[in-house]
Amino acid sequence: MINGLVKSPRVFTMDDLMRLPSISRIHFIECGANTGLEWGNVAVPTVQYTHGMLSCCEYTGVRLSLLLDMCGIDLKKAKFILAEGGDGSGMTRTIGIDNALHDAIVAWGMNGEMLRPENGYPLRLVVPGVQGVSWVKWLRRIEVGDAPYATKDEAVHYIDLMPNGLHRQYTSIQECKSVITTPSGGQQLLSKGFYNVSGLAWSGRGRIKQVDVSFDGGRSWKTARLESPVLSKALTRFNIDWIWDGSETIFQSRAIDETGYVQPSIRMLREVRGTRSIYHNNAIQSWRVEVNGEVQNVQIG
Ligand SMILES: Nc1nc2c(c(=O)[nH]1)N[C@H]1C(S)=C(S)[C@@H](COP(=O)(O)O)O[C@H]1N2
Ligand SMILES: [Mo]
Repeated sequence: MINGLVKSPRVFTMDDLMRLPSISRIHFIECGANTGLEWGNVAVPTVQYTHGMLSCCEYTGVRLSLLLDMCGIDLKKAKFILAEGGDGSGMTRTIGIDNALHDAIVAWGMNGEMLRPENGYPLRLVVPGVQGVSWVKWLRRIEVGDAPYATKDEAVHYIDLMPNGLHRQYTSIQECKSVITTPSGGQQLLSKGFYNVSGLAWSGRGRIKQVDVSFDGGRSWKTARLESPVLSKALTRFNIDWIWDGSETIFQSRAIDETGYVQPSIRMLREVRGTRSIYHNNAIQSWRVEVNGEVQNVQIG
């Protein structure tokens, strides 16, 4: 169902939607709470806990802009949409009209099959680059409006407590971020010598341009190899050669996206955001290799 600031509100059946021209796109989805436990201090041991609320899949469906056009959206007045899920809580999110018209997809397929129940069967909204909560699953209604809806879900969840005590709402975009996945916290290097250091980088604003890796806690940086394809708003794999000499080492990755934005250190992020946030932590991750080869999650100034 699409209603609100449209000339002809309309109910689309799944048959209607699947007869329309479809597109397939590969995009990452990251929960705004990913890395959220680490704002104050190191909290969890492995990359699954620090960065695991993340995936990258191929989604198939209809452009939201096509559906809005078919309903005769009032482009002069429309500034936001509200997407509503069919789950028990009827989860809702306000999404800016630019995202809605640019690359949002009303998706029914994922990785070449129908969406799975847990991922929103039969329909979910895909909003590339935007935090996961806006990718409303079990999508049942879209309303077009001229102001943010300030629903229960967006008034208390995925808001950022700033140092001045005020909450920032509607943060939306997942900023450029990266993490080394191998080796990473909880893993064990067995001997000195060659390692292929590998990780993932992504940006809600477009393509990854460059990933630098430091093996000395951020004093010096080397540029990693980006594996193709490098797609917009998708996970990009990077690799770099490393020879471990057996000494204690802190290694980090720092991603830069096509807008020129550079992933910040946790210190820089805290200067702007304070330490009382939960969501939207895209800080550089540090892993320390001990002389015995154990890899640990650490934070450095
Ligand atoms: N209807 C509905 N959609 C939802 C949610 C929900 O609780 N209800 N959770 C959101 C959140 S917070 C995230 S991070 C993503 C997770 O998507 P996934 O389960 O496909 O990984 O779905 C989003 N869509
Ligand atoms: Mo989430």
